[in-house]
Amino acid sequence: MKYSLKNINILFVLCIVVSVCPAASADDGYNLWMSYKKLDDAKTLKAYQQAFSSIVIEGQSETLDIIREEVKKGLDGLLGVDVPVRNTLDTGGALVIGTRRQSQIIQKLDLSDKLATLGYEGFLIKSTKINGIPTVVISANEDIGLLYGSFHLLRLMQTGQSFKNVDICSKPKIQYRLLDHWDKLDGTISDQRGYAGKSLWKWDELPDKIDPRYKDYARANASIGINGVVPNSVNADPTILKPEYLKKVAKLADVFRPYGIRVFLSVNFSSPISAKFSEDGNRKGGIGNLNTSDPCDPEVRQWWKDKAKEIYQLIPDFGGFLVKASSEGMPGPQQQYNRTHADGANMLAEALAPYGGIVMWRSFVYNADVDPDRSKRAYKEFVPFDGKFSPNVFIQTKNGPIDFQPREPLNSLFGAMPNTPLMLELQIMQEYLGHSKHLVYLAPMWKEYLEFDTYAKGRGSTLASIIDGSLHNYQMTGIAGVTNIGDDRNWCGHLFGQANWYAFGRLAWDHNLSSETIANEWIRMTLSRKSKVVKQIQSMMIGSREACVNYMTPLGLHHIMQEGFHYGPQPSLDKSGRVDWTSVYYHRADVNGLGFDRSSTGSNATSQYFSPNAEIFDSLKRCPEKYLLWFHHVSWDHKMKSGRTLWKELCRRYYKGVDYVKKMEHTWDAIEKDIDPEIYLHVKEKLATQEKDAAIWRDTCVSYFQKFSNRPVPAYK
Ligand code: BDP
Repeated sequence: MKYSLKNINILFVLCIVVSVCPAASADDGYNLWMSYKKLDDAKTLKAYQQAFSSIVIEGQSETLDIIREEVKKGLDGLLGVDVPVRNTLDTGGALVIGTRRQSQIIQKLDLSDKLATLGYEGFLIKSTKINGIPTVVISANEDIGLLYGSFHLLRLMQTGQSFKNVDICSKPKIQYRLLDHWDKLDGTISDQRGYAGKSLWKWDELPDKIDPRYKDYARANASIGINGVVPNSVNADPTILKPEYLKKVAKLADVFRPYGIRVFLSVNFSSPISAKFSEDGNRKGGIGNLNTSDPCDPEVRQWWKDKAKEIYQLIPDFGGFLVKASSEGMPGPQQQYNRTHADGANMLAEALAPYGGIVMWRSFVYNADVDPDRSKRAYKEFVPFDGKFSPNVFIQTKNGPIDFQPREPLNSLFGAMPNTPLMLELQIMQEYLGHSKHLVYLAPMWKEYLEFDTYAKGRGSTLASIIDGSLHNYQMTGIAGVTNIGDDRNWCGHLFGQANWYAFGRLAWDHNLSSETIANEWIRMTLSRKSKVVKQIQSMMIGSREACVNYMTPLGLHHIMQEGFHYGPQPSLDKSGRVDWTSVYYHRADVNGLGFDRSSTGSNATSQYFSPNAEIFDSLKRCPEKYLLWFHHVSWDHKMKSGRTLWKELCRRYYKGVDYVKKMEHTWDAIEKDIDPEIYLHVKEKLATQEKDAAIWRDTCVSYFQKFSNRPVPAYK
């Protein structure tokens, strides 16, 4: 954490306060939502102490050992007493954890009907009496379900829920719940996206030395139900598939396994090519001995089969491959070999299928030469291949048709591939939403997408129903989050970035949870359990994404960020004068108006949506204002729903966005005494930066667009 000079004085005073006042604690954020601080509500504390006077766990496994350790740590911390761990029931209230396979106590309970519905990862938590002893039982079909149940119980305790008549059954709605790291093998993050420091993975130390942090990372992920990790960037270095690297990956897999987490790898499509054949950037540095990676070449197919075999010998539960192909300069089957996405993905799928591995083939493709409207490209390239992919292939698709913007409409691919499982790719790292400098709680944005009705099969065809498999009966379901985790002490750079990691896991498990519920849980587990304080922080978080949209890209504007870094505003052309994929390409400001005409009078991207979305988005009158400038080029004097002109409304949004950040600062100041001093200062500094930079966004964009609108900037009240 870095502090500016002006805060050194405050820090100095703080240090004195901390050293003379033992009650004040300092929290560096490392413990995330699992600090298990003692409960302060006397009534709840007493009830819990009675209900949980011992922990009873029968059986042996690495996962059960983790559960013993975690539950003991949690209960000791929350209850402020030493809670014994046993394998038999004593007198007094007990927490009993076990599967029917390993626990005799559980075998005697009538749980089979419920367990039959829970699958591999689900769990139940139930209060009951065993031999007259009041107990709370956690049961599941597998140990991993017990671990998820244990974390859920600790969450219920941290948020002060009653266990009197608890009766919960829970299982994930989505099968593959992955974190994708964009980490390079040199420890930096792809394209300088390391907003929380460097990579967690110390490849040069592995496989001999295992950083204890790997375990803490796995534990945090398990606590929110993440069950897969892609440790390396989609801009994949073929080196990851070299034998010496696979040994390192295998060590990570060993650490993650008892936490229910499988390892997957990003692979480079040119991997089979020999380094000596590299004649251009794309083919550079292959690790094989071939002169092609054509997916229809028998030698190439055999190369991947041999590689898969080698991987599974080291990592028997290896998850599969993530592939960025024919995209942003990455090699693929198309340009090089005139083959299709299906040829490429199916070749890899064939190599992995004997071992149960999967392919996550990304649909992030665009090409200025063939498509002047980038947003239409994925649909055009992938829809014709619906149903042509092997059963173990996902098409991994970003939520929006462009790229992780503060707001986009849903990617039109969703709903349009009923015979191919689509995996949703979200971004947790805030690449375009203020990096780790801005407090932007992303759950409301993700909910907006999950609840987006595609009308693919009539009303109610939401994104959630597509990715959980219920709409099209997908045989595999998956969701991936591009992670915001680095080696910063507090993991995410911004303490509130942790809330986004947490929210991603919770929504991946159950997309029906509300943003409010998730925020409420996270605040109580991380910052404060005082209702009033919780409410205040929650109110900051809930509106923070809309505020970010307002001060960056209101009313459907998009991608007017600084080139490459994607942080500050850059609405003008850069020095090169290039237009493609720059801000002016996206906002199209001119004397007549603002926005990208993607309606039927323009690029006709609106036609890629199902009716009635297609007609609604196409109509200037009916198009939701949040997408207005995404789909239409709109006159500066266009009357908005508010009665204001577009120009006035645009300015108003920019001012409103900055105002919200000021309000967050006031709220934060008002709760200072209720927040850990170190965390308080850390967030205070971040908010000050956010306010300053949001104002830069506002002033830069308003003055730039004013040159075209030629109208005065209205006063904002
Ligand atoms: C863009 C990022 C770039 C990624 C690319 C991707 O700017 O660093 O490599 O997406 O998803 O958002 O492949």
